Amino acid sequence: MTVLPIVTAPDPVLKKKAVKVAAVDDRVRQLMDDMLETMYLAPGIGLAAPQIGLSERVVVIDIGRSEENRQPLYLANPEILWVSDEDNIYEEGCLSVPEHYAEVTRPKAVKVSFLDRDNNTVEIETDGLLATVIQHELDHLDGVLFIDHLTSLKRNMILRKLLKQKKEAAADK
Ligand code: GNR
Ligand code: NI
Repeated sequence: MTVLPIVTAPDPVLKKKAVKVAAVDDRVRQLMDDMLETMYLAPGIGLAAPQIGLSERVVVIDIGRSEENRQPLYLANPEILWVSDEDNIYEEGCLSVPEHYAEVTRPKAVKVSFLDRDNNTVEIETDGLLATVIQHELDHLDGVLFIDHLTSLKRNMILRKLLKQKKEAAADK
C-alpha cells in the first residue's frame, strides 16, 4: 500500500464533479487500499478520491475509534436514496481544509447505495456520525467542501488563510 499526498483548498480538483468508476476492479481496489492507508495516517475518518487529486467517485470511511477496532467502509459510485427530515449538527473538519472546524447542519439519517470493495451493490441506512461523514464524502465527489455550507463570510475567511499558508509554504522552498 502507498500513502498519497492530500490536496488542500483552494485547488481546482476539489471543485470538480468526479466521474463514476466503471466497476470495482483490481485498479480501484488498489486505489481504495492506498486511500485507506493515507486516511489512517493523516489521521482522518473519511477520504474521497478528489482529496488525493483523482476525480473519481471512490470513498473510504472508518469511524472506528482505535486501531484495534478498525471497520473500513469502501464505497464506489455512492448514491443517496433517502434522507431524513430531521437534521443534525456536527462540528466538521476536513483533511483538505486543515486546522479549521465548524458546525454544519445536514440530514440526521441517510440511506445510500454503493459498490463495495468486491463490486457488490450494497445499501445501508445509518445515522449519527457515519451519516454525517457519508454526506461529507459525497459532497467531495460533487466538488463541495464543508465550508461551502457556511456563510460566505466564514468561507472566505478560511479560504484566504489557506491560500496565505500555501503562498508562504511555496516561498519557503
Ligand atoms: O477526518 C474527518 N473528520 C470529520 C469530522 C466530522 C465530519 C466529517 C469528517 S470527514 C474528515 C476527513 C475528510 O476530510 N474527509 O473528506
Ligand atoms: Ni473532507
